[in-house]
Amino acid sequence: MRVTHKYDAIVLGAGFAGLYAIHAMRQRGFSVHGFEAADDVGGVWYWNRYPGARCDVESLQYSFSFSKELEQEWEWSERFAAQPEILAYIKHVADRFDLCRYISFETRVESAIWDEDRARWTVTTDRGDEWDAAFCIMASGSLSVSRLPDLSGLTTFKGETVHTGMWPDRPIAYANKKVAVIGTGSSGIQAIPVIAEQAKQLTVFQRTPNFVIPARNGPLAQEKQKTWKAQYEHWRARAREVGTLYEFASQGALDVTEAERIAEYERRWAMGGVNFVHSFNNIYTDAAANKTAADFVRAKIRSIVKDPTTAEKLCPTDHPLGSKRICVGSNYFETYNRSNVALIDIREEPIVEIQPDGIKTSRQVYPVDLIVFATGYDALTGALTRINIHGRNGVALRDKWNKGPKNYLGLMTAGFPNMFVITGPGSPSALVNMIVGIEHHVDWIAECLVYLRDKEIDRIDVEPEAEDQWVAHVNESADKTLFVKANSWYLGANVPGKPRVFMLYTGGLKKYREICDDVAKAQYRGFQLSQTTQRKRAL
Ligand code: FAD
Ligand code: N01
Repeated sequence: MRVTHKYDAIVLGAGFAGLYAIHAMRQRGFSVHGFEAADDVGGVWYWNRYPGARCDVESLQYSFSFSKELEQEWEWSERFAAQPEILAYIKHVADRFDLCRYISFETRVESAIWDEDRARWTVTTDRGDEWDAAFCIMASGSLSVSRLPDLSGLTTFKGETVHTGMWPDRPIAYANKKVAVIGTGSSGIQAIPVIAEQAKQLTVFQRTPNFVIPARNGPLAQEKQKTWKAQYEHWRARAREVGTLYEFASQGALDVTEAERIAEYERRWAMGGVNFVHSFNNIYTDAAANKTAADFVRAKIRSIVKDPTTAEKLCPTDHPLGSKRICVGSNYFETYNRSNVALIDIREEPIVEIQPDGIKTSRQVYPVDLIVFATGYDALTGALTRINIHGRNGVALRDKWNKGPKNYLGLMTAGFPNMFVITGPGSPSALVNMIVGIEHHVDWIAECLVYLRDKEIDRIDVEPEAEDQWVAHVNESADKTLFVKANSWYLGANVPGKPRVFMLYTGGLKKYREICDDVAKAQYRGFQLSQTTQRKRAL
């Protein structure tokens, strides 16, 4: 017989978002239970154990701000922490706040069905049990559904295949092996230099070259950490406005002389990291300004990579710099100077099929023992549309979103009452330090639930007009930027058949937070708040 467990809120996912959501709900006196498909906490940092995996937001920023003790006690060892250290941090958070006891691990949520009469969700898992909750909080991740390309012959391959986003927790032997990496986004560019150091031969299959800025990673000086921690309150407050603390410029790239411009790009190149894109204040918005930055990076590629043909193949030309997520790497372009590394441009030489011993392109067969797929994710919507979610009148979320993920403030979608999404489509999400975004969303949702509890309201849904207006605002904001000029995962272009809709809010975190705050202050303007007939009868 099915056992039904009753909770105020169900939380999906035990990454940064799910853990903080569980903590925040419990702090406000809600009963809450979490589900996680993996056997431990960590989310992205549990799944992405590939060589070279690390953050590109500085460690001192890429961490929770909700506990002063936590931020003081944790010591980061590097400017950009590597995956094992971030995972250790997340485990420390889970232990410190005793969160694992509220999570079912190795449990995948399969469906969530809304019951209009009771104003509650019925959630079922792959363990066959049933959970009953007033609220569903989807912390299921923006980059949690890995994508394997549909390559013919893949199942005939005799060697090992692995995706960066599902890297097993066991050693993957690549030393002295013939390795192929397919994909040159942020994950591929981190893995390639590390694999190249040990592989017998590394063949990189590139579809689109990317702009890669050197990380200039290194040990985090004790002194810097100490000073930063002493000023944490100040930095966190600033991060809540801008997302990530970069050195923001006050002038445009074309407002200065060429010599000044180059000097600034050189300074930022030496500084390392995403700061480069903020060299001038119009890189994301003005094509001519952007071209000056792109030309600078292309010149760097040509100066680093010794073989001119390979250098040209590595130069991105089909999208503005930063319009696909800018990559931050270590020794990426230098790696192509190694004698054991070859670059295949699959636009010139498409992959025809995978054979038992290698990869066949239109020109030749490349013998391979291990294939690393760094081919990205069904981002932002993938984790949600894979769950059987049915809202009012039995409407399925995947049907509602079949032309794009309509939503209000990125927090809810009309017709799916009491279901909140964390850092999903319609929010700034991956355009800012995602932990700042996660804390904002969780705090907003938690305060909303307190408001509903105080007012004895048990149902919150979105006004369809408010949703239409928000979607229009998200689109208008995106159209003012160069983000829409690239075939990126931001607009679903990497998944064949996915609707092409720019999914992130580009209006800036400060403005976004102000809008969310105003909505809450105005008794949740744009939302429909109501009581079920059951509750009304009881009163
Ligand atoms: P996730 O960490 O993705 O966690 C979601 C969890 O939900 C997963 O563990 C998944 O197993 C679980 N789940 C999903 N569906 C179900 C289901 N149906 N049932 C049960 N469980 C389910 N962001 C930055 O701001 N800075 C960075 O430097 C940065 N680096 C990154 C590096 C990599 C390699 C990747 C892939 C992403 C990076 N990101 C970075 C983005 C990253 O997604 C966020 O920073 C953050 O880790 C997201 O946390 P989350 O809890 O929202 O989602
Ligand atoms: O995925 P991607 P990712 N045949 O989608 C190629 C975060 N992250 O895992 O560009 C051949 O960016 C695809 O080619 P194209 C960060 O937000 C952060 O690298 O579509 N190739 C591309 O080269 C990032 O943006 C860090 O033409 C195929 C690559 O695979 C996000 O996660 C580190 C293909 C996929 O690139 C995703 O990054 C890692 C096919 N059929 C990740 N399909 C940090 O450093 C796809 N490709 C913080």
